[in-house]
Formats: sequence, C-alpha cells, structure tokens
Amino acid sequence: MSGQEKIRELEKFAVQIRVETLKEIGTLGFGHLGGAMSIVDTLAVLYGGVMNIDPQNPSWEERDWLVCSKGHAGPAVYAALALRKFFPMEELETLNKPGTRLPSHCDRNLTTGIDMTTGSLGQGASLAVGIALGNRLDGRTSYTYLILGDGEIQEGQVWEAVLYAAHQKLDNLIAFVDYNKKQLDGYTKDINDLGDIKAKFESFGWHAQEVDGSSVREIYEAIEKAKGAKGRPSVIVLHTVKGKGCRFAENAFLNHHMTVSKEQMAEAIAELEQQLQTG
Ligand SMILES: Cc1ncc(C[n+]2csc(CCOP(=O)(O)OP(=O)(O)O)c2C)c(N)n1
Repeated sequence: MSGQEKIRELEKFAVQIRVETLKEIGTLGFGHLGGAMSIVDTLAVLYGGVMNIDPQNPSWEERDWLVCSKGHAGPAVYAALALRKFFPMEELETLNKPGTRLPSHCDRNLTTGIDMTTGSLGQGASLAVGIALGNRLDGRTSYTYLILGDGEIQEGQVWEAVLYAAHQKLDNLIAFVDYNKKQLDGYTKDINDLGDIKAKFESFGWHAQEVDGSSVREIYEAIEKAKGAKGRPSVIVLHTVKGKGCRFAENAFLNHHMTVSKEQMAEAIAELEQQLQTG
C-alpha cells in the first residue's frame, strides 16, 4: 500500500470513528461530545496502524499501551476499539447504560482493550510514566501513548510526571496534548492560560512537536519523528477543534458535555457518511 493510500485509509477510519461516537452519544442522548471528537484523528492513527496491538489478545504483554488520561473521551476510544474488533459493534449501543461494559469514562476493569482507568484528570500522566518505566524494566520494546487534555495540564500532577519521565529518559513514552483551546466551562486562555505548551515540555527535557491535530498525515509523521528521538520522552501538541467533524457541536460555545437530539445525530452522521462516499 502506498503512503497516500495509507493516509486515505486512516482518514476514512477517522470518519468511521466519528460516526460511531456520534451514534453512541446520540443514542444515549447526552455525553462528552466535544472532547471525544477532538482526538478522533489521533485515535485513528494510533488504532489504525501505529499501535502494535492484537484484538484477539488484548492483554498481550508486548503490546503498545494507550492511556487516555482525559477519560471523558472514552466513547471515541470505544468506537476505535469496536471497529478494530476488540468487542462487538452492538456493544456501543450500551454506552453508559445500566450494566454496560462501556462507562462514560475509561475503565480497564470493564472494557476489553482499555489499558488504564482514567477520569480523574492529571492522574493518567503518572500512570503512563509508570507503565513506560515498568515495560522498560521488563525489557520490552513497546511504546506507551498518553492523551492529555489542554485543560487537564493545568493539574500540577501532570508536571511532576513530565519531570520524572525526562529524568528517566523514557523514550518509549509519547504524549499528546489535545490543544482544542477549551476546557469544561470556557477557553483555557481565559481560565488559566497555558502559555507555550511546546516550550514548557522542552524546558522539562522533552522532545516536542506541534502539529495540526486534524491531519492524520501530520500526526502519523510526528509519531515517526518522536520514535526517532532517543533518550527522552516526546510530546506532540495537537492543534484541534472541540467537536471536530460534527457541525452543531463545533458551533456550540459550551460543547464539553452536550445533549444530542435524534435529529442532530442523524444530520451529523449523514454529513460524515457523505465524506466517506465522496472521499
Ligand atoms: C481532577 C478532576 N477535576 C475535575 C474534573 C471534572 N472535569 C472533567 S472534564 C473537565 C475539563 C477538561 O478539559 P480538557 O482537559 O481541556 O478536556 P476537553 O474538555 O477539551 O476534552 C473537568 C474539569 C475531573 N474529571 N477530574
């Protein structure tokens, strides 16, 4: 397969993840649509080719790990996992309903393919550092991927983990910051300005890049570069749009947690499916 074909395939996978995420949240009627949609392109790259995983053997010891520290984006991760056949697609309809194995936030004890329980913001960074360090101590060559929210990195615990990862020279750790410029109740610049995120990570000793987080090509190439940076952990700051690919969510100022009507769901899915046909 040529590089161009691979990129096209990842773009299609991203659209499929968006459609399934919308169906999950739209069927329930509410959910964390904004922050789920903004990381879809990264999930498509990770689950569509980069991560060394085996859906038949989800706990395979040599696998790459993903810690989605912004655990409220669980529905997007579940969509990627189901599309990769970690569990049946029908299970997506059970999102956040009584007895489900798909809670609103990621839970490693409930969901096949979820590597770490998250939801309490900031903690995933420390967990990912522990996983990466443990895998290295055990002589494994696997990578640990970590997805952080931009509002989330206001948590002090993140920077403790970032400092220690650099001290341990964890070049098997690749973090992403979903820089969609919004947190729960407004813009990060108005609530607690993050300044230059890339420069901050660099000052802690990390290899750092900044890319268009809606471009699977840029994300894919940045991961390749990150793997080439030896002796230090890597961060990829993703310039994203909260609600990306779902017009009513993109247009809403408060799009962190939203109600979704059946009409909104149908219209947004139709637009996405159009992209699948024309692309
Ligand atoms: C320690 C902690 N404090 C508060 C919350 C409640 N909370 C959930 S998501 C969220 C906003 C996160 O913003 P951001 O990291 O930018 O993620 P995005 O909404 O862009 O996905 C908050 C405050 C939480 N889950 N954990």
